[in-house]
Amino acid sequence: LASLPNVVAVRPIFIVDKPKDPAPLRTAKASDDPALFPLGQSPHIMTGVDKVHAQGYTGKGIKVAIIDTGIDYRHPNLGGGFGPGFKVAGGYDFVGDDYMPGFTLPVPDADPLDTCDGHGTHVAGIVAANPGGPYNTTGVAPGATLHAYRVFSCGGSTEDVIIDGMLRAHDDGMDILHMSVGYTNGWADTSMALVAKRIGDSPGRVLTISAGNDGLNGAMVMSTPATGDSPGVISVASVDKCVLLAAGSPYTVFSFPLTGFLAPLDVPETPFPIYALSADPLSEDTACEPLGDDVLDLAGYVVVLRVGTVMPACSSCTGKLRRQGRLAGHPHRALSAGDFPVGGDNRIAKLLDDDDGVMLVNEFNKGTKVTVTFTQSGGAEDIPMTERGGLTSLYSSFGPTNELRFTPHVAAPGANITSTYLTNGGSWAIKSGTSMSGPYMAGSVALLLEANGRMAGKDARAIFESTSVGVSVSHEKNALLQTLAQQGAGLVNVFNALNVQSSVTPGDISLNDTTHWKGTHKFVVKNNAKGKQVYQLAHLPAGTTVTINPGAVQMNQWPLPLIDAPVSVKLSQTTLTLPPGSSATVTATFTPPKNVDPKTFPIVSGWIQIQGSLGDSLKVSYMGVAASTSDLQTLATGEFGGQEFPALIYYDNQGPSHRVVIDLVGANTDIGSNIPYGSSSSRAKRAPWSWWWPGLRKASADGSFANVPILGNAAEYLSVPRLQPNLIPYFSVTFPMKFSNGSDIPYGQYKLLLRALRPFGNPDLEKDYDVYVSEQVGLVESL
Ligand SMILES: *[C@@H]1O[C@H](CO)[C@@H](O)[C@H](O)[C@H]1NC(C)=O
Ligand SMILES: *[C@@H]1O[C@H](CO)[C@@H](O)[C@H](O)[C@H]1NC(C)=O
Ligand SMILES: *[C@@H]1O[C@H](CO)[C@@H](O)[C@H](O)[C@H]1NC(C)=O
Ligand SMILES: CC(=O)N[C@H]1CO[C@H](CO)[C@@H](O)[C@@H]1O
Repeated sequence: LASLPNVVAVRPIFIVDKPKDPAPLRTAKASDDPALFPLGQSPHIMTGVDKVHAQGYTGKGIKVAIIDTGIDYRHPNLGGGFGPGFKVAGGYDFVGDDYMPGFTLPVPDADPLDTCDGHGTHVAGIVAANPGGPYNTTGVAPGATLHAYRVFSCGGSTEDVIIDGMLRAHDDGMDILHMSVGYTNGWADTSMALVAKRIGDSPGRVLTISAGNDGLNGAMVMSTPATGDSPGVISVASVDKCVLLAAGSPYTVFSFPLTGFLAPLDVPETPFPIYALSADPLSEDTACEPLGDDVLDLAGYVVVLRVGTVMPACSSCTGKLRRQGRLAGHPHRALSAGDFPVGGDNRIAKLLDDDDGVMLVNEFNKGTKVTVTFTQSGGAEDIPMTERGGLTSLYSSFGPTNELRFTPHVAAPGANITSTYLTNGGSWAIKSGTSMSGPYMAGSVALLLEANGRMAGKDARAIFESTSVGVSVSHEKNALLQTLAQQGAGLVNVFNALNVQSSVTPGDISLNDTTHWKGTHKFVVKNNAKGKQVYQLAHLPAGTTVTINPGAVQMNQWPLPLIDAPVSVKLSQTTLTLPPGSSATVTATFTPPKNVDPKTFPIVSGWIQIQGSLGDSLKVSYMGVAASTSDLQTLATGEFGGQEFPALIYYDNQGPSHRVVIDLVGANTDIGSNIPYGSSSSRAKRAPWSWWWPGLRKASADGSFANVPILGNAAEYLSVPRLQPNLIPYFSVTFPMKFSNGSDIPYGQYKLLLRALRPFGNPDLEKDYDVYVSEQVGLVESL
């Protein structure tokens, strides 16, 4: 097909899983569940949206497409109805409830109600929920109009169905297309990414797309279509919230700080007497053994217990305790109310500070009648998220794209977000993921389009990138700034974006790799203020990531170490004086760092800061790689289950490859692999002509495949990502097998030749492939 003259490309249609969250969803059980209670507004404080709301902007008149699982528009905070005049004013259901991708056909209809998942309903609330309701959460753009494009049935979706949704949203004239949807694939030429690009390139259209939740898998694991290569595409990373708000202090008798989970204990609000399992406040094994018959019935008591500080001990203890149905064990000191169910969401134990536990046991030993009350409601209390609050969420996917383009673009709050949920599923839920930060940006763009006019759409990404706030890798003093490969330009600040009196374009710069280094970039600074502004320009580097550990072949999973090894930047001007309405062009020249090992595939990134005398603070963000990308090993090898197989064992950690081919060659073909395999082997040095056919000893003169004696093709995969999407058996061939054209393979003796094109390689040249040749494989008639 691909060789026909009018065929541009042949692409597989991938099944797309329903969006998965990196943390479990929690629904509200009661209207005073402090885990859900006025949580709502802390993201708006982090992003300046509270101040934008105070200025009167709500996204009124802006149309946002939610391409997702549908929307439960019956929810009162989402307008309570569907159709013109309602908040959810239109849309379409492309799938129906029962569509099972790969098994049944979609059954479209006109009603995009979210019937079984809740993901789209949660996303919609983050964009545009009305204020009010039991938790008073307000969407970012409560005045915006939503259209629901339901592309996920209760069973999933496929890429072509999602593309139908995107095209219809485009045709329906949506200003913003939001997609908390995708699958792991860092290439910009997946079908969805190409459609995203074309929509993003059409005037006035903005797509906000979640970056993905593969942060624990290391660099270059963007989700597609967030890889779409258009200035109209904004890919969105996630930042943890700074503060959770919980209702009520946990106890009335003692004021203990919460050290664990936030849900209130599901017990009556009556005072409980306490009972200590051991008179020794430091005894660690009191909770391990079943209680003897001499112990009084503990229902109605709060049991103070301490279990070992090591997890295995804890879990064996809790197992026994759970069977006994009375107590909860925790790897620390715990308060536990007797006879209430343990585990799951119905937690009935609270962790205590050591000192408090010792004090309670001592009081019990003395015979003091101490009671503990678990307050179920009351005044709100701020719980600062001291460890990760305000930092990138661990799950947030790293860029850049496999083409080394700057991505993700910006970050928004995405962890522990309270929003609307299925009306028959509790109506409110807390969810985490870039699925939650993505719609935050959709709402933010709606506020921008309302304030600055729809034409601002074409610069929306640059406006948000240049006004966002960079975050550090940790809260430690002198911590390096987080790589832009995870945070993009930084945490979005919508107030800055709407109120800044200057602009800079472009908002981001891609430096590529050392082989294709693009070191010289121009950007334009414009003063839109009524008065003259003097700007100071300076370079602010972020930490450089070590993507592959020294000596290793495979890319690092989380954590990606950060080192202080910045690029150096020369600016043509470091001071600019601009009268009102005028602009100036600045040239920045970037040089890769010298003190890094290219084998560690370091990702460099940072900002050019532009500080205006009227208070404007702008920046241009950059990203690049201080190594040659074509040196990345595309085929991962190693042992499996302690065995070295005469085969290439799949590790979920191979490099990205634009083309992977499995061919059959004759068993006598004397050819070799050019990659190491097995646990002991180290990376082969790649000569310019690095794999060859000893029998021939000579490449075809033009470097093509003319001399390669291939018997037939078994499989070919295009745009293979760094990680394996779970449904596709990459690089595998099962026997009995057929050629890829469907013909049977004749009985005989063969070898399998697996080739993977290295990044930026030429698909027509042998030298640009990583090669693995199997042992001999016989295909014989069974008797
Ligand atoms: C609910 O939220 C809105 C918007 O954030 C705020 O104006 C209002 O005061 C809140 N209402 C209550 C009862 O807290
Ligand atoms: C980096 O260079 C390669 C090779 O020329 C090219 O294919 C790729 O598009 C470039 N990436 C960017 C972001 O310019
Ligand atoms: C399929 O491919 C094999 C190997 O290239 C070839 O021998 C065979 O003729 C092909 N079959 C068809 C129907 O084209
Ligand atoms: C209290 C709470 O819900 N915390 C969650 C916040 O989100 C992170 C994921 O980023 C979860 O791991 C926490 O459990």
